[in-house]
Amino acid sequence: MKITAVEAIPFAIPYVKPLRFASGEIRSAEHVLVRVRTDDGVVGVAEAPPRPFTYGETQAGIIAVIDTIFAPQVIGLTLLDHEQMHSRLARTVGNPTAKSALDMAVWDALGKTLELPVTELLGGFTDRMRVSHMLGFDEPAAMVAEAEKVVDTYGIRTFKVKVGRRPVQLDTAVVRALRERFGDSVELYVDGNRGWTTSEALRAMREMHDLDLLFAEELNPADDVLGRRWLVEKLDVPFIADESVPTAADVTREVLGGSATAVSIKTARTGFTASRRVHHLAEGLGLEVVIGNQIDGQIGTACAVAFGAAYELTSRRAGELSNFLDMSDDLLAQPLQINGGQLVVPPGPGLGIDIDENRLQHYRLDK
Ligand code: MUC
Ligand code: MG
Repeated sequence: MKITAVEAIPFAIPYVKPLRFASGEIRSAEHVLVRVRTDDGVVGVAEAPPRPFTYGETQAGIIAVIDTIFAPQVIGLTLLDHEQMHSRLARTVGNPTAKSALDMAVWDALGKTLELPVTELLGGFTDRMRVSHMLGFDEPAAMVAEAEKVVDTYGIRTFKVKVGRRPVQLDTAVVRALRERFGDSVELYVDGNRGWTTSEALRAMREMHDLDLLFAEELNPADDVLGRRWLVEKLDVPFIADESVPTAADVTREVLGGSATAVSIKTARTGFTASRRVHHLAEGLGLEVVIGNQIDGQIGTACAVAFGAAYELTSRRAGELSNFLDMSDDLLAQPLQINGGQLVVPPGPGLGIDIDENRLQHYRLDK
């Protein structure tokens, strides 16, 4: 069970169409595959999706920090040393995505070694989650057409609508068009990725007061401290903190400060070990939780559903588990399938996934 080697492999897979939102645009999944090897010959995997415009991490930076800082700190530990590993990596303040992929690859190796699914090791509450689909910026008709396709093809009935454009009517018109098209047969919520000012956010939410939104997420920057509190106090839906809470301590700070009333848990950002901390904190504070998506590929999505299905609180709401549908291909030997609006945790030891070595060879950038 001893960790003997860590590999960080860059790969790039084009998107079928770009995903656009207030803080950036994705045209290609330029991710890092992380592999952990043990002295028993077991290999654990996970993926790191850098989001430079949010956390400042890049593909090259993730590889450098894993190779030179994190790998030397974990080689020699055993697969059960989660807390020792967490403590060592937490000395570095940033690099959440690099740390998380390493943490999850270790959990995958542990599950494979014990011949048990990671989701059961974490909590094992259920084996599946309802799926929420993220709709990126476009014209109202195009976004409604995409939602129709997603409803018809995958049975998904929860949508997170990206907002944060100016004027706010560009976005409120989309949400209204979706509600008019689908009535109360779909759940809708909005995510601004900090794109609006406080007053724009309040104006937009007032314009959408009759659209029965589930949540609002990161509409304005959390660093507008008083503005954020003022906004959250005026809203009658839970306000989700996402990129403002990369650690459990940030959740405490934002929630106790009145700047958020719900939290997005992204395994790409907090792995399994730190996501457990955020989950337990949220449960203790009585917060709503949504399993978020850092625009993960299928490996990252397998991690997100494994964690989300492990607990009652994380599986209550639809999880954001469908961004991989926008990719032209992926690395898994058995692709994930969304049916009837649900994603089942891949069965089998560890994360229940296998890398297709031919595909990896095709898409890796370091060959
Ligand atoms: C989201 O919820 O914000 C966009 C950037 C990122 O890191 O995650 C996505 C989705
Ligand atoms: Mg978000």
